[in-house]
Parts: sequence; structure tokens; C-alpha cells
Amino acid sequence: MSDAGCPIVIDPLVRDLDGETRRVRQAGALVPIDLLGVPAWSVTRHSDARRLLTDRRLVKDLGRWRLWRSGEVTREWPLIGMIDPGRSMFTVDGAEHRRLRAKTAQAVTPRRLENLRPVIERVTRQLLDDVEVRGARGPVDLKPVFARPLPMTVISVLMGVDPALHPRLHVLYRAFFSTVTPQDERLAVIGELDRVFTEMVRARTARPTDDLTSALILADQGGEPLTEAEVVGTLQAMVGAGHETTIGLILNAVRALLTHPDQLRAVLDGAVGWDAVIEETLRWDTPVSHLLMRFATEDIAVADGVIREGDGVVISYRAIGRDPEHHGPDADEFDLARTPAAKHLAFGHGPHICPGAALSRLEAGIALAALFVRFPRLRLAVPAEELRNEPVLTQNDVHSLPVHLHG
Ligand code: PLO
Repeated sequence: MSDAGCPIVIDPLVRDLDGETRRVRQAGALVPIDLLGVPAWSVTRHSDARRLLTDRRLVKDLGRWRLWRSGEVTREWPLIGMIDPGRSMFTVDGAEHRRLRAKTAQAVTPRRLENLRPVIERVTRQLLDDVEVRGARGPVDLKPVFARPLPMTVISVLMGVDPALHPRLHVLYRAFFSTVTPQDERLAVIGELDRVFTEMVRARTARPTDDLTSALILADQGGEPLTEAEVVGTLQAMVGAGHETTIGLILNAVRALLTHPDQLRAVLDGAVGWDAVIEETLRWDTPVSHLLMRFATEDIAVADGVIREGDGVVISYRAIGRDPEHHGPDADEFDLARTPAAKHLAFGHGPHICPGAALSRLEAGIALAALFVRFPRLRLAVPAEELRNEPVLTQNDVHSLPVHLHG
């Protein structure tokens, strides 16, 4: 694939994600793509992604992007919020990255998370009570009443976000992620998120509590405490990443099971564990379609192409999850019996590997088990072909998931 190759336009409306995933993968290992008018490279193979994710010549620093330096990309670009979301572990590398990440990563180890388990179980139970009431007489959409509130509530307990903010945050994030939001509105949303979280950090600075936000403020980080802007950036990254991706994981797993009844039966019979459901969903229908973006500090050869110094690189996790070179010729099939050795990359790899991986697995495991124990006859209330994605270019985010609770 050469620089002159005709780029694949990534559909901002996400009308056919399966088709697009296939097209991007079949176009090669290093594919020129068009992101709302802006060119970038898409990495589509598991093996290349794994290698590039530990390659120090690829960095998060926006200042290394040729199109940003030249002014061709500005804050008018609808995806700017994904690559310039304030200073946190998500946007820096090297020693600074370790400094910004350490405290958060320590707080979400599997052992520390055991404290959150009863909280997640209780919230799940309460939400399912509500689902039961709403679904008593007809179909109920699992997204607004179950999959959306659960992750926001859990990440808020961890970070100390006031539940009274949830309704507004859901509105703001929806506008933030949607590619159809007018850009002036999106910039206003980004401004409001900044204000809300800055206020919260100031309140915690004045009166620390036992939440992770307070711990970030108080952490000395080897004599270099985080600045206010860094705490705000970290808090925003945790809340933003911690809810949106987990909504996708839960809903995509439910959708996969309801459209593969034989495999659902094997799970309900206890022949297959919920961990297999989660890992196979992460591989086959990962919540992150395209991760923006890294920038090349020098030329990097990949497969049969070259990423040039200053180019932008996207890791296309959905294509990577379906890479037949890594997952075999049946990579396009959802198969819970797949050997766990076929490790997916859905949480990334290398220094930036998702710090929330254990939390999202814990949440999804509790949510899915509780949902199907309570409603073993759950079924889709619309034909699967009618399910649509939200117009969110970077995320694999189903618009709604209407179900019948009792068959
Ligand atoms: C969401 C908006 C926040 O204000 C800032 C932020 C930080 C981290 C980003 C997140 C946003 C979007 C979802 C991302 C997350 C890091 C990992 C996650 C990209 C932009 C993934 C993989 O989807």
C-alpha cells in the first residue's frame, strides 16, 4: 500500500460497521483512511499493531502531527476532542506517562477492585429491578435503563463524581462522541466538561475524601505531584473511557449471545463461562473501532508500506480482532469455544494498555451473569439486522437494544 493509494473513507454515520471492518482489513495491513476529510494510516493486523504499540517512534504528542503543525487540522475538526482532550496518561509518553499513570493504575488492580464488587452487584440488582418493571408489559431497551447507567455509576463511585451530575454527563458525552454534533456545540460541550470536572477537583482539593480523585490530588508522585490540569485531565479520561467503552462491551455481548442462541444455551447450562463471553466479545465486536491517534517521529516501515515522519496512525481494533492471520480463517465468527490462547488486543498493548481492563471485565461479568440469571428467556424485540450503531466514528456503540424479558 503506498501513500498514493485511494483512502477508505471511514463512515461518520457508521451505517455498516461489519462491511467497513472487512473493507479496511482487505485493503491491506497499512491502509490510508479518510477521517472526516483528514488522512491517516489504519493499522489492521494484530501482529503489526502489537509491534507498533511498543514502538517508541510512535507518540501521542499532537505537536508531532504534520497536519496539526501546518494548520491543516484545527479545532474545527470534529475528532479533535479524541486527540487533544487535556493532559493525562492518554496524551503523553515516556517518563511523564509513567508519572501520570502510576497512581491510577495502582488503584484499579484486580485485588483493589474487590472492594468495588459489592457496589457493582448492588447497582446491577437495582437497575435490573427497574428493567423488570419497565419490561413487564412489552419490550424494553437495555441501553438507557441498564447498560448506560451501570458503568457511569461505577466509575463515579471510584472517582467520586456526584450522581446528581449523571443525567447531564450522559447528554454531554453523547454530544461529544457523536460525529453529527455541530462543531460549535461540541466545543461548548468540551468546555462544559472542563468546567464541571475542574470545579470537582477544586472541591476535593479543599476537602479531600477517600475517592481516587482525592488520591490523585494528594499523591506526591516522587516529589512531583500532579498539577490541577493533570488531575482534571486524568479524571476526564477515567470517566470518559470508563463508561463509554463498558456500555459497548455489555451491549455487544448481549447482542452476540441473543443472535447466537446455541452458544447462549451453553453459557446458561454452565458449559461455557462468562469470561469466555467477555473475551470473545472483546475480540469479535470490540467496543473500540478505531483508536486515534499516534504520530510518527521518524519513518517507520510496516508490512509493505512506510509511515512517514509526521503521519498520523490509527489502530483499527475491530479489524485487528478479526484478523485471520492471528485468529484463524473463521475469525469473522463469534465462537465461545475459541482457544483462549488466541489472545485479542482489545485493551491495547504496551505502556498505554488500558488501565481499566480489570474493572471493565469485572463489571461486564457481574452485569451479564445477573441479567441472564434473572431473565434466562431474554430475546431481541427487533430483528438483529435492524439494530443500528450510533454515529460515533471511533466507537462501536449500538444505538439501542430492545428486548423481551420473558421470551
Ligand atoms: C472522552 C472525553 C474526555 O473528556 C477525554 C477522554 C479521554 C480518554 C479517551 C476518551 C475521551 C474517549 C474514549 C477513549 C479514552 C481513552 C481510551 C478510550 C479513547 C476522549 C477508548 C479506547 O475508547
